[in-house]
Amino acid sequence: MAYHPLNEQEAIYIARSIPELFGRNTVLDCREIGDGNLNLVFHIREPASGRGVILKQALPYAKVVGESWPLTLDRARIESEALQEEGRLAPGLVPRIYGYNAELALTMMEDLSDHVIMRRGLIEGNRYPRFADDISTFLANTLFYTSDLGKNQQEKKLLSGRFINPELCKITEDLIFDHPYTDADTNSFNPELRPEVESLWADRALHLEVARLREGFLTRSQALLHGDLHTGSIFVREDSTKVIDPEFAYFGPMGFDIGAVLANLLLNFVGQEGWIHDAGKRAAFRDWLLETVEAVWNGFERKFGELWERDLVDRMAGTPGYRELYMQRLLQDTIGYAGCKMIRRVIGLAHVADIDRIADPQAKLAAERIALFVGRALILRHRETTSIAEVLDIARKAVG
Ligand code: SR1
Ligand code: MG
Repeated sequence: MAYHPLNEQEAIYIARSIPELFGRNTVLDCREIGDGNLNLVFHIREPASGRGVILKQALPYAKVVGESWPLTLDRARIESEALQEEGRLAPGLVPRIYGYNAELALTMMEDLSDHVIMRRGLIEGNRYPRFADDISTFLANTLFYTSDLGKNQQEKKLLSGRFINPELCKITEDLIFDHPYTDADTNSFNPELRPEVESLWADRALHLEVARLREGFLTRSQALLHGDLHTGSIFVREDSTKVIDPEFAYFGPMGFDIGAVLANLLLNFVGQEGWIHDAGKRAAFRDWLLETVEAVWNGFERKFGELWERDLVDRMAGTPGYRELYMQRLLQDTIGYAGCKMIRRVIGLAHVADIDRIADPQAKLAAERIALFVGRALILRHRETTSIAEVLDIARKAVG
């Protein structure tokens, strides 16, 4: 079948070809459920058994903008190969892949409809007790074993050749590390925020730090990144975590992925301004979010350290004192990238429901202001930070 965007009947036809998933002549139903910025997502179900499958198809343009923004279909290959790599390194933490059809830019994967998208769960005020442990395992394993610390350096270079992803990287370079800091056409923000936004556009000290972080994103091939690890790319249940959507995968700075997770917890933290109205309950949920931020970093640091002790392949990286320097820099990168990811979700093209869907305009404006304040503080302070506790302190004081 030559490439074309599928309809629901065609998606059912393809789903039937997956071996041993559905009965021979059973009825299947299908809904297109894609609510992200880029792709079609079909959910095909067999009502009789409750079994299902997800078919994700890349469109040749960015859905969020339209056909005027062409986008490579190769991202579907990158996503399916990244999922397979991540599945090997972090078993159980990504969906199972049933197959990939290169012509149709289509990945067939496990139905996760017994999970919820974490962003939605957090907006509803739900807690996920397994999350910090699972995501810190995912981060430690995928980042360590695809870096020069845990992988033979020549094999790593060969692997990185499969994840050359210039078009998707360009989206990040523009939408995260450039456009929010100038009066770009792609920006979109609450008109009432204009004074704060104009002051960010003029903030040279901030731009200098963003330029350094941007340089890291452009030049540091540290490890295979997921590349877009926000809470809309994570499915959760109380007892399960599954990372999806690594179409932005490429070899980049590790702190970009860890920072994405922390930033999105913090975006929900500030967004709670408009979701939980009871002050005591809001404070308690915010405490849990900050405990989670801390647990994600601490869990990552401990597990990454254990892998370093056990499976280090680089002799020079074993030099006494090097690991401490490496982890310190990684924490600082993480915090800087987290700040960039907060600011882009308020000023840039793509926002987050945690803030955008707040019904009360005053609460929404307050949340936007706090997000900009926290994001800016993280960026400005990231190179001096020595402990994750400093992030919690900034966040607590901002909602004060
Ligand atoms: C044009 S794509 C906009 C955003 O959606 C994706 O999830 C990435 O975060 C990207 O920056
Ligand atoms: Mg995505």
